[in-house]
Amino acid sequence: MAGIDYSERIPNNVGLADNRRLQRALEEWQPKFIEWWMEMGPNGFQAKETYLRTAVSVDAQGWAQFDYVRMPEYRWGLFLAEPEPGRTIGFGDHLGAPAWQDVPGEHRGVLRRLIVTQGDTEPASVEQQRHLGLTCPSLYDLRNLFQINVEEGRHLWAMVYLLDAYFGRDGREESEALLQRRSGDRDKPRILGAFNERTPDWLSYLMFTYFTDRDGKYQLASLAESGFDPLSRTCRFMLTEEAHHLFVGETGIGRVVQRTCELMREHKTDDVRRFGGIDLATIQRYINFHYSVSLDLFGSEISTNAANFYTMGLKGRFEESKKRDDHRLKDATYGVVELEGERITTREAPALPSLNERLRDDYIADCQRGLDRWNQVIKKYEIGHELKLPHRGFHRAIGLCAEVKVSPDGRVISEAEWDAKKHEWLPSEADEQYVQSLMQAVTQIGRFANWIAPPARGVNGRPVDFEYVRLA
Ligand code: BYC
Repeated sequence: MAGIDYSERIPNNVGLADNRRLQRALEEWQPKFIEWWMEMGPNGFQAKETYLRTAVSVDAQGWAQFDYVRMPEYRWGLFLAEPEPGRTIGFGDHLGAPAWQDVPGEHRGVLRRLIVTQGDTEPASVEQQRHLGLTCPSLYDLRNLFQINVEEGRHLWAMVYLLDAYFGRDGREESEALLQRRSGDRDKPRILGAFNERTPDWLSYLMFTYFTDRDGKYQLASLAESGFDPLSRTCRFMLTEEAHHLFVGETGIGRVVQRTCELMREHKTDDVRRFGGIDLATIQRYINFHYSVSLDLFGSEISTNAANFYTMGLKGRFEESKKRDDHRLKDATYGVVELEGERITTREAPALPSLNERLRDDYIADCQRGLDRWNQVIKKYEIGHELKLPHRGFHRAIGLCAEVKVSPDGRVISEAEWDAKKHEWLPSEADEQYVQSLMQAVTQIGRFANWIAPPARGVNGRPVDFEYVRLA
């Protein structure tokens, strides 16, 4: 890779041309990233031209430039949102002090760990999704998958930038390790649970982009409040891209629901499997799985880590700067889940260690909005069925409810009842096999697989029957 002008090659607004040390670090890392991308990125299609959005600057014209590009030639850039002059730390013990432009020495280890945890999810999701291109339901969906994949790649670059620019040698080692862990690998797994789960089919992928990417939104928004200004600015820009990933999930599941309803109406039956659709009961089980796995990503209800991140000024609340309280929370309380024998109740707990639960609450309210929209679709077809979020204690592996079995309606139940009912509540092997049987690639321009409706419109003003990926 010698001879490449990285400050030119990597679109950036971080002054890369003037920072030789950082350039050298990225020059060493970049070929390893490409190696990882070729090995673990989208399987097939790497030589195909895809109609992709690339960010070449952070202003309105620059952040969404569309053109055909081959994925390995995608220009992964480094962008921070514009600085806010005079920005101060908005919460915790350092409230009101100028935001840090450098890593505060006393918080170095904790900050590095937060950045690494965030960074680790980005390549993990690309790894989880690498086989999906081979079974795409349309060129439109294939293009959206690749858009998400290259942007998760860019989000990895964003975290590697912070590690390389601000954490010296440790940071460079962490950057390498981000390319070495592998989703689902027994010996070197990704850090967080949901990122080691399989994403075997497109229904799982759409659920992932709705539920798991939404955790990304809430975590990034909390990190965007950080007193460490480069992290805050990086996350603020990442959030603009994240919105598209959430859009893919919400509209994608909406389109599956719509197609199911069409088939139900057309054939006057709930059993749309006979007609190649995905029945609402199966969709509900996939919701139950992906929602519960994503709830785990917020950590335990009571967490000293969360309290520390906040008091140190490193990770705030969702929309911290819009809240009207003391931003220290030393005397405040918050309602958290409690197990009372067979019942799940809430109790008031000190607010600082309850911050994971508070963020989870914000997330839950946001998740519900999508369900409401999908239910509107069902209603439009005059079908008496409602999709629901299961209880927050259902199928949890982290936190208080990990100790018990909880039904989707929030009852603490026996192991025996759980074993008897779990296939009504979570995707069974038979469900997975059925969904897998539908995964046949549809690659003719403007055509869609039978189990998903076409989108209402195309990308960037292009028609739905546009050649989003040039396969010829
Ligand atoms: N799996 O005090 P606790 C995204 C560990 S997604 C495995 O309860 P804490 C994206 C925890 O590390 C957003 N381990 O939790 C989406 C701790 O370990 P230690 C990703 C877990 O620390 C789609 C111990 O258990 N960003 O961007 O308050 C596609 C006790 O933890 C899990 C972030 O997560 C788990 N689920 O909070 C692409 C932001 N949960 O200390 C991208 C950065 C907890 O005992 N991360 N543990 O060794 C954080 O803010 C926090 O690390 C967490 C956990 C919220 C994840």
